[in-house]
Amino acid sequence: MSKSLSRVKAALAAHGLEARIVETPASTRTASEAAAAAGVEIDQIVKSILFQGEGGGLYLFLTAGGNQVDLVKASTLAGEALSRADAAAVRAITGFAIGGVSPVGHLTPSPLWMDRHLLEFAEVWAAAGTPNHIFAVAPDVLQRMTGAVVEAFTVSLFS
Ligand code: 5CA
Repeated sequence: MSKSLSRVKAALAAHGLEARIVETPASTRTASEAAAAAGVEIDQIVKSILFQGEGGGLYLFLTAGGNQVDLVKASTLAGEALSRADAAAVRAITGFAIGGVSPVGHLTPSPLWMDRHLLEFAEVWAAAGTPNHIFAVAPDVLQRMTGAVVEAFTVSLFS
């Protein structure tokens, strides 16, 4: 088993959720692929999106699949100007490759926020460390597990 998947399993096991991980035959690298694989609507997919501050620190925004992070709102929350983290920084801090970044099990935890839209669902799905593993979780449980601050920091991709 990959080290990335093992780290997610361990993080979920601490909350009794290990069994919620599903290995999918098809890719779950993108939110739309993950939604198709899980058979749910795209907003039930948790995107784990990392931004980098001017000082080099990373910030994690757990975002509903059909939403995008509003950079101005995200920068206000972080307290500094943000830009997209590059793939190498994401790998170094989280231990995950882009396309499989999980909300849990990061090598180094980052300050994090959660899109309040995710709380409208009974269940959401997130990456489990690889491009073909996802797990289901109640959004309030995910919020408690991660300590994410629930905020509105997005705009819809479809409006
Ligand atoms: N497994 C899926 C669903 S959970 C997933 O990881 N989706 S995701 O949205 O969280 O991760 C893909 C995100 O990585 C994209 O939204 C995109 O914003 C970001 N991304 C893709 N390529 C790069 C890149 N080269 N550098 C930084 N971020 C990237």
